[in-house]
Amino acid sequence: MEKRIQIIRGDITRQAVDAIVNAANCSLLGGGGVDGAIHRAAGPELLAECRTLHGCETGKAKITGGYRLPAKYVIHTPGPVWHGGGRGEEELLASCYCSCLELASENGCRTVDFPSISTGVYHFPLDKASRIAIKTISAYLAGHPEIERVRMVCFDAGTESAYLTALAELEAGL
Ligand code: AR6
Repeated sequence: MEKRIQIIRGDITRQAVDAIVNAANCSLLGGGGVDGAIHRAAGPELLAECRTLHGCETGKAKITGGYRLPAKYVIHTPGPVWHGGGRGEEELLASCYCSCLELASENGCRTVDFPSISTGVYHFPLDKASRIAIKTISAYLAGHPEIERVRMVCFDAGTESAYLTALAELEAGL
């Protein structure tokens, strides 16, 4: 049987899934990194819909159409900026993954692809972020059979390796 959590290397804007997640900022009006790539690939209609959403709090999520993307929906979530760990960053990152998956369930999505939220410009340490992501996704899937598959789409080898390690640790029960 296909595993319900998978790690792949790739460009999230190219994935034909029900929903891709955008590592956004609180304005939801675009930016650099994966956010910029998603807006470029989706076209200006995405920004037009984002303008109607009036932003989003860190750790929460909002959904839009996918427009010119092969994905049906984009789920936008502002991850926490890493300030050393004393400002609730770990809980906020877990909340991002959970909020996105809840929106996916509510919108009938069965396949969801995530980028590595907060580990780029927001500087969340990759080893911690990958463990939080895998643990939160796994806990959510255990109670939600409607989501068939969640993938972490990693843009570079270092990110892929961190998520593979986190998944292996979880499967080994560590
Ligand atoms: N597909 C998959 N992953 C990607 C792609 C792509 N096309 N492009 C970059 N990544 P970042 P953050 C990876 O900085 O840390 C934006 O300006 C990247 O290599 O995009 O959450 C927003 O507007 C890294 O592993 O997001 C916010 O202001 C991961 O995506 C801020 O950056 C996340 O890096 C959010 O910062």
